[in-house]
Amino acid sequence: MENISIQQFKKEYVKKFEQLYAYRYDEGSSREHFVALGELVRNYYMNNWKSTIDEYKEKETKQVFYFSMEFLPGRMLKSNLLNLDILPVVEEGLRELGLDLDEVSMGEADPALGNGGLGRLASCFMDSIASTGLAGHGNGIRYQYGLFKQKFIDGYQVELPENWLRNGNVWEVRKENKAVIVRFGGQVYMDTDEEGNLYPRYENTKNILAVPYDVPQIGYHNGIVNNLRLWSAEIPYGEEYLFRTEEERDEVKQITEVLYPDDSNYEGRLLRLRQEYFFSSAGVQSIIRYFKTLDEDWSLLPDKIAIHINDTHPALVVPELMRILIDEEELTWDQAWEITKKTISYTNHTILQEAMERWPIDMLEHLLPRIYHIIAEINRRHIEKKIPLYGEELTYRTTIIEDGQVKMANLAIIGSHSINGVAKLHTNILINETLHDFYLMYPNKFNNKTNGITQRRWVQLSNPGLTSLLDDVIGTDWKSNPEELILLKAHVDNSELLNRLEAVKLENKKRFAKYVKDEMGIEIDPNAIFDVQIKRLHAYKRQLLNVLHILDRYSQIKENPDIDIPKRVFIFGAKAAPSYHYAKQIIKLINAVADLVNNDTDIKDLIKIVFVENYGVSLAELIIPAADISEQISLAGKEASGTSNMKLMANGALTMATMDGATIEIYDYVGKENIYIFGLKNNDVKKYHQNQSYNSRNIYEGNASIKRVLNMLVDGSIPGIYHEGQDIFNSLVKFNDEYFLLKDFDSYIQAHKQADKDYQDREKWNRMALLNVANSGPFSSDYTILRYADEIWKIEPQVENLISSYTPVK
Ligand code: OAK
Repeated sequence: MENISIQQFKKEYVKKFEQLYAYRYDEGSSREHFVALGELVRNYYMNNWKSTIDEYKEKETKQVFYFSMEFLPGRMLKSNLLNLDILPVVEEGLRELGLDLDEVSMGEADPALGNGGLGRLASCFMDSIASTGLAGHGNGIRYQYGLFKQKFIDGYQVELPENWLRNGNVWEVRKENKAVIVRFGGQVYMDTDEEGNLYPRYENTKNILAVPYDVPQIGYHNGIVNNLRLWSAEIPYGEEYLFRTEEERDEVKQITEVLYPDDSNYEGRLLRLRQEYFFSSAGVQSIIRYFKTLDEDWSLLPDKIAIHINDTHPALVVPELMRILIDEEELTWDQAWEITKKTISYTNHTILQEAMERWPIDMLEHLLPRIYHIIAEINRRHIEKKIPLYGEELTYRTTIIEDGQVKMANLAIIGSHSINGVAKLHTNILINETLHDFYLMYPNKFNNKTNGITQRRWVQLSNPGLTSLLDDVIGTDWKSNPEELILLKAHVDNSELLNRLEAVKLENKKRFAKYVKDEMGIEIDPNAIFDVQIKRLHAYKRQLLNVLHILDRYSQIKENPDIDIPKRVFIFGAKAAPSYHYAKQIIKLINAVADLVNNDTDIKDLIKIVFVENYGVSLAELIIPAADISEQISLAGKEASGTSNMKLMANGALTMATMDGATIEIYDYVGKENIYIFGLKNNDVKKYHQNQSYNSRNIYEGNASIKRVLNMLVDGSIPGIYHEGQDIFNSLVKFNDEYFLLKDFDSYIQAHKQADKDYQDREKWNRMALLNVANSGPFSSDYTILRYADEIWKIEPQVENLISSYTPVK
């Protein structure tokens, strides 16, 4: 957009506000100011939105469609202002009007349309696609209710509905004229037409209207506005009479009513399958409708369109695209199959068995009879073709249908041309273990794309102090080319700068401490080490190991009150899936330990524990800039990548970690002196499994500190956790400690001791922090996305590339 002056902005703003509300702007609430500002900001991007989409069509630019069941964009106001290059003008204009942009921003709901890493990655990618000038759009679900709001009552997690749309959404545009019909249920018969061709005849289907709501995805200073299309389920116009009972009408509404709160965990629920097909089918139909306007030969579809599926949740795009090409566009099976494979690519985000989607045949066949036929035929042809090449044994290990179930990962791999993991270790595990059979068949389909994060949201917006420090020291080019952050390295011995870095961190810690005081009534010392673990609660992520460390530290202080260690604040943010009993027990444990420790005056504030309620994107923006230590302590081999590790590093936190996921790559960049590594490596874990030689009870019996800490779980030392303490104790001792916490305990404690020591040498610590910031550039999602574009999607930036000196990272 053209530049707007502060004066002009103020005038337009006041006018917009008073037109909307018919009273003076200075009487408005944050919510009203947010709406007024949002409405005004729309005017600033609408033209570019239209021209971006028009231009793609005019030039027949190849476009990627990123299909994801989840998006976690966070509040969009400041991000939109930043990318439109009007953040300073708006900030100053509002200030002159007596308003504060941060307060106005709080009037926006944070759309929690995702669970965790997978959803947040999708949103970083949307930002990076637009910001690197790529033609790409998101495709997902407009859930009426986002991820539940978490409350702690008596230390237990309670889930409340998250009605984020209560006050509407200024950014979305409902496009009724782009609605499509998605068909469920009924029966399908293959009939022959007059020319003798087979065609499917449907009876008794339930037809649902999918209405798109488009949300702009604004590129950083480049005039590009892409689209995030979120689908909502409705009864088709004029067909209300077909949905006579309350129950039938509810069934429609339910499809897009609520996000399933499971992270890396699969539940084979019918409604979930409905959701998956609903947005997959609607997305594919709208892509096909667009492609047909180009009037090109079908064989050119993969030259104009790439469809990417974010894990297997949208894997039904494979049979859906086949269905449309065969049944509606009358291509042959072979033609359709070539096009489908060339168009679709797939990312795997976990190797946890419990997260692998497998739908019962009966359910699929009943809900989507034609889609099931097509899957069965894909499977039949796969077997027929591969047996002569690979033999029966290997081939049967790769079938899509097995034991009465449809395996979605197998469908995604067979039906696509690319499958990638999300960090080097993760991809290697896929290739060598989890998906080895497929690797033998399709070695060229496999590739790695290490995750990334956008520094725009995670540094520029959430850490303005660090941003201006960086601007002063290395100039501003890092903002469009984050690899330039490495220039900081030259200043590693500049003690004045190191002091300034420390001062920035301290300010951020004070900001968070104020939140903790205001919201939780807990007083924390900003000079303490802020030790942060923020991620979903999962046994494999080992929040429990963190707790064991706290209990050990607590016992040591009790034993030796004069101990010379720096103060620590342990900060947790974590939601547990409502049905994940063990994870909820750990939440209760953390809260109980917090009560015990925070109120024990013997501890003299050497330990404080803060477990924030309702952790999500907005809280992450507050916590991450304030962190000194980043806890990345999953059992090696279990965390596919992690992305909070990258955000925390970029904000100068030091990583306390096992060699897992992308943390290994962080280690490679920062070097062993600037990270705390402990614990088993993936190969060690593998050996224990192979030899079945792990015995946690022996460790418990033989290690006095471990014994002391574990006994606290069951001897009444921690009030209020009687059942929980016993169950958790049993998981570690009786049931052989599935995630090897006891094995990693000693080295974890040692690493923390080293961190205590280093923190007391402020200069040393600050230098390490600075080197973490300096080495965080390669983890920009801009680079990740350029690799997807170049190597998988085969699309190129449409504008002069902002990342002028982009070089693939080693
Ligand atoms: C969620 C549902 C099903 C399968 C995987 C997930 C998921 O969120 N996985 C996470 O994806 C992130 C983005 O790739 C990774 O950083 C995390 O390690 C991974 O657990």
